[in-house]
Amino acid sequence: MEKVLKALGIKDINDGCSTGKNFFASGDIIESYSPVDGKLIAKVKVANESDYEKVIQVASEAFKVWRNVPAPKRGEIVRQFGEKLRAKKEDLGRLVSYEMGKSYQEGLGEVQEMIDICDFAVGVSRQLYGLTMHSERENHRMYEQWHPLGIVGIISAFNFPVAVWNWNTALAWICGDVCVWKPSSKVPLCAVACHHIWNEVAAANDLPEGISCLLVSPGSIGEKMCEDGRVPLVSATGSTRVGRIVGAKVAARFGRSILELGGNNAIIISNHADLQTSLPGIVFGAVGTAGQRCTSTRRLIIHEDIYDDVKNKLINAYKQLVIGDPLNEKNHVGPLIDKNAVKDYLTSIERVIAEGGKFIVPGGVLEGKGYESGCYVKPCIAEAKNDFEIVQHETFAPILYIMKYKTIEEAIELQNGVPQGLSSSIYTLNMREMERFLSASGSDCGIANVNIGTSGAEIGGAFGGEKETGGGRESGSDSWKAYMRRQTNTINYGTKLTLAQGIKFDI
Ligand code: UN1
Repeated sequence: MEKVLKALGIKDINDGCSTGKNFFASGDIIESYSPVDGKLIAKVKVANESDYEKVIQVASEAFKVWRNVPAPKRGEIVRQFGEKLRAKKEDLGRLVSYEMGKSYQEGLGEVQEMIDICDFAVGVSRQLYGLTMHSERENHRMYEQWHPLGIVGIISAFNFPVAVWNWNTALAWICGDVCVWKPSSKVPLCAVACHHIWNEVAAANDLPEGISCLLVSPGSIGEKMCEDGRVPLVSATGSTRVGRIVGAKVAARFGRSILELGGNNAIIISNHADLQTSLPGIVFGAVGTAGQRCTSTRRLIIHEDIYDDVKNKLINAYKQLVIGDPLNEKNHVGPLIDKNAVKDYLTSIERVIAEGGKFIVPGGVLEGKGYESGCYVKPCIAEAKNDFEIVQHETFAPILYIMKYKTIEEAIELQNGVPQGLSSSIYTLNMREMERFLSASGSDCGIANVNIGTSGAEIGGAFGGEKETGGGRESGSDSWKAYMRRQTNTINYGTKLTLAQGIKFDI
């Protein structure tokens, strides 16, 4: 790992790591342990309150310069950042895997998402289109244009330690905003690595300090950002609990937020499904990233005619799963992020049983060789009811609930019958059923898929969900609009003043 860290610009692993431009860290030292083997990876210096003040000042100054750089030129900087990511994909993917615990393939996939969003943002940098409209007044022209907002505060979660930051930054940068990032303090090294990459691009282009800033902090810095009127937009990814606080604090000062919070994603498996091709997608959705994606599949709603068949197929598929070191590509499932996550997993299992659920694939914590970190758990499946309190709740672990349905209406009702609304899917070859699921009376989620699972969304679409998922949209489509302010302009090029709405006012 030391070689990987060096290749990513991380030196001084015992002495703070995060020094240099765009790092604001003069506080205490925290330690980053890998859930893979429980070993200390490095020590990282964190930000304190005075660092926060400094970062806002530096970022504000940088904004004054960056907002005037033509958008396509800002796009060129993002293109260069994407090129650097291509060159460092293996190293960064490996660090993501080791520090967070997801499989190496998924670590690479995460860096690929960064590369893709950079490519996307480069194109968008030439397409920040506003509309023109016809004025109701003679010799008047009306149009709208989009201007940068200022400082974008980014609060990100441990499960996507690099990609989600870059979904926000790639767009924010081309929009002319500057970014201040508070990553999860469970994965600080991934954030440090990203900033070393940014710094290379910034230095090669003589960019001022402050366009991309890092504040690693386990403390209350995120809260400060939410309360700070100098940060017009806060984009937060995390639990619904955290999002509720962020949303309220930002709204109280009329700031804007993009919230990407918890999911409770279901797949409907119809009796018209092609089970042969569906199974791997279903299992990946439930156990990939050890169930720690906001898009992870948590519930399977299965037609009663095929319920037993699917159940047996799932039991067999789960028997094939190999759990272990995520850097070993033979393993399917890695560890949970830390021992607290293991505790939550165990508590959830107890609650399922207490509410009357029945495990058909039992869970448990793995012990012994290769599992010394104490973070490896068995993916498990329980027959449960949708209205169990625990089923209504998002547990960030590989626990899958299965339940039966009779009619497609009932299946959709179950799928929608949770407080969260991120991702959903139906497996069917029946066109009527599919369209029903996708119609206005179908899935109420931000993402609704057919014959693919709930996780693994592409960056090209807008990403986010409804209800307690928070309503924000990040990544593709026209999500860039959230990072800008809209201005409507009316120009009178005539020789008379005409008031709108036909109002006469002669003096
Ligand atoms: C998340 O878990 O916060 O759709 C993001 C997916 C990934 C992103 C997940 N592209 O599963």
